[in-house]
Amino acid sequence: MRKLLVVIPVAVALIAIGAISALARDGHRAVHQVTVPMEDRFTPFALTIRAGDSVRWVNNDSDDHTVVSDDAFNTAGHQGANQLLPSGSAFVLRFKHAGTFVYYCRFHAHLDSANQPVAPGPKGGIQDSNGNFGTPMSGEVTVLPHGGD
Ligand SMILES: [Cu+2]
Repeated sequence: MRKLLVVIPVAVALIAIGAISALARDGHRAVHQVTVPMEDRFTPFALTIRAGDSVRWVNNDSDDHTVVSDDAFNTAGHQGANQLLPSGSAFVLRFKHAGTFVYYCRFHAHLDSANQPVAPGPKGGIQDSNGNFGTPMSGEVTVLPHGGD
């Protein structure tokens, strides 16, 4: 009897794990991660996912950041997204259809007249090894159509 009490919960857990992995495989519901390291940037800069997948932004920096939709180039949904990402926090967006989600951090980039994210200058942005502030804090998610592979 004692052995059976141990076996049953293990069997139930194994069935649950099987069901979850089947959903992940067939439903294209993967969760991808974009991290802010201890720098003003998103890594990876560019991410390719499938419709139905989610992206989880995690701020591992000691500063607060934001994820703001560049609506001029955003065809993947979540137009108008403007999410504060405090230090140590995370948030998730799920992408339901194919397109491109271009985004930037409004604390460490802004849009020029052509809606391109540009670095804000010496007071912020990403400084390269030559001391130049040429790189805005921005990123891109490419959402491919559901299935097809
Ligand atoms: Cu930022």
